[in-house]
Amino acid sequence: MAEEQKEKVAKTQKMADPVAASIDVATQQMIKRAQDLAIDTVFDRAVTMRPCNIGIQGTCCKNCAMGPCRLPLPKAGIEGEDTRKGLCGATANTVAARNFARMVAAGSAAHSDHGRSVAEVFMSVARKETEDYKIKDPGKLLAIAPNFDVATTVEVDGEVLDRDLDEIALEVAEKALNEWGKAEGELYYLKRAPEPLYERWKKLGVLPRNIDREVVDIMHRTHMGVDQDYKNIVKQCTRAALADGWGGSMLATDLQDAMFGAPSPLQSEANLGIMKEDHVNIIIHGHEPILSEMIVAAAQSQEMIDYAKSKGARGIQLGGICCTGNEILQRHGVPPAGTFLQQELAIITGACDAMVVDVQCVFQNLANVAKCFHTKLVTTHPMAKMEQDNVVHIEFDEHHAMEDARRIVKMAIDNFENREQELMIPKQKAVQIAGFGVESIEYHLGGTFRGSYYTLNDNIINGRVRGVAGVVGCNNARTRHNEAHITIIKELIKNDVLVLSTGCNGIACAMHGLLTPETAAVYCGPGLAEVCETVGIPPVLHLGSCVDNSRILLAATEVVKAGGLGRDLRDLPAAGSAPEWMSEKAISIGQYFVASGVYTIFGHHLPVEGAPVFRDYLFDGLEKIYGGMWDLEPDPIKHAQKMIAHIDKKRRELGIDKARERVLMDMADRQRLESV
Ligand code: BF8
Repeated sequence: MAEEQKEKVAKTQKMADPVAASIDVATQQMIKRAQDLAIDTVFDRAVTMRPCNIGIQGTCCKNCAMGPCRLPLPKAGIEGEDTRKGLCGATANTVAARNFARMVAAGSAAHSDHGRSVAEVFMSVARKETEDYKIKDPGKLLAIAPNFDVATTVEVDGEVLDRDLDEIALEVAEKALNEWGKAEGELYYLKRAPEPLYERWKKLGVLPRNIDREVVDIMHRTHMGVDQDYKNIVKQCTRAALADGWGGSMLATDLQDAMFGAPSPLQSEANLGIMKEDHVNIIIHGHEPILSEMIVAAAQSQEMIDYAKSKGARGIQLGGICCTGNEILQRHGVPPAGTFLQQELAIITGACDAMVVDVQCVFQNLANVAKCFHTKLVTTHPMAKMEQDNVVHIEFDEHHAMEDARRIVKMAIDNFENREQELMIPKQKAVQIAGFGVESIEYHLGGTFRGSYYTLNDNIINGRVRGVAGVVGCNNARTRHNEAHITIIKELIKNDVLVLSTGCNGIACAMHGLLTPETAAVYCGPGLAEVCETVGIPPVLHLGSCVDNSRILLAATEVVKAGGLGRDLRDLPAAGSAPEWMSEKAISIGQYFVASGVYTIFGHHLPVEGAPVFRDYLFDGLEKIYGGMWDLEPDPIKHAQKMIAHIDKKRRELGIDKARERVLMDMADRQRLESV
């Protein structure tokens, strides 16, 4: 980059302080390098672009052309009647609820449309229209079939025989795809929830009818002049969010597992240091694993490895960013190169020969960064193209998936010799054990003979494990990268709370070394450490991508089934958290966790503060209805403490608080004895 341009950028633009922007040294180094090269990254843009003061409160309405109507909270607060209203008379509560609902709709749509793509490929497999995909995990297919009322056995002459797998696959595919648009009834998977929860949804009239309809319903009712009751708008948020968590996301997870194999624990690494100077580096970024499964297979083929060697490389290094990265980590051990906020930085190493993106969480600025290097940026999804002319679009089609994947891998290899900038790959990377799921938790923490979550429950009841937390979600450039994720999780495990993680939180934990069994001895309280050391698991279990939050719902359901901890998810000593959320998907996830009975706390801010009545309804009102509630706490230690306080409240309600006191006394006694 010319000195002149550098100076110009430095003069016109404030830049991020790398150390204040991230707790990760590799990220700090790359931010600095980008600044030295006069390439702006999200970290710098977060300094120059401040959020809108009214939008951040959730009270800007731009749903019609009489607006935007802006209803900020008066500085002095509101005394007496709240008289704020838009041109049509919409109150701050209506405006904030509509905006919230549209976030739920977008989030639910994103997860569920991912699920639809998977279901369509699953249908192609079932119809034998593609050679490239197979049902790799027939056990998973047989496990999910009964949820669609698909028989797995058949009676012939009075004898019960196994039913043909192809027939089962076809019937599951038809019923699964129908979930997006069926004319009558409700989603099949809702009945997988504990019975009292299902019955509550039914009584409250929030059972989703079909996935697409609930999203369309939100867009209709939030159109100008339709639903003007924030409580009724939130009710529809629940229906659309449940259609995500117990519908589109859960279908995505299950059908991916059936086609690509349910994950089981494996060892890998994480952070930018996984990239290799002497290898062709291909970074895969986005969310849908349909194409990336093929890229992994293509990159591992001897033919492609030999081709890479013929071009002077020693091999091919794949790395992931975001949830596509999590998908190929979980099933193949491909190491993530970083979280959402590190996507530009992977290119800034100068060693990224191709970055392949599909949908969601992909910065448009990647194209500008790629322009400064030799990196080929490849878009692959018909729904997600980029306008910049240096971007290559190779549209993926499941009918010739392997051909597409080979073309992309070959393009990356051919690009290896075009590296022009000096490389700078940070050294930082950490070992991780990932690949957990409902089945592997049962294997590690289940009863040997009972085939259930008996041992986990036993340890929760006896207090060694104080409770379970789902800590998930994004990074947000408005907060210090990874700081809240890691501080909250360390505080939780220090207090004996077992953590289930997904999304960028999982990648953050891996980068900071929290996903190894050895972590237990360093960071955990004595009870959790003992359990982790006995069964050989990390205190933070990485369950995969953001659609895999459905695994957390099902794991919690298994805990209820195993007994001794109540009859419903709302009874469990459990809590959910998204410390650094940024995506609309996070709002949909939050709402389905709340509606499933889970105390759910977000970090930094929620766009509801400008409408205090609506806010209180989310934070308090919903608890009376669903048992779960929203909460907000930007300070990471207080955030974790609020989760622990909720877990302790549930322990008291279950009558198991005394057991934990005894465990702690036992430990103290033991320590006293040891020091004598
Ligand atoms: O779905 S955690 S930044 S990558 S939205 Fe995006 Fe958030 Fe990361 Fe995955 Ni989830």
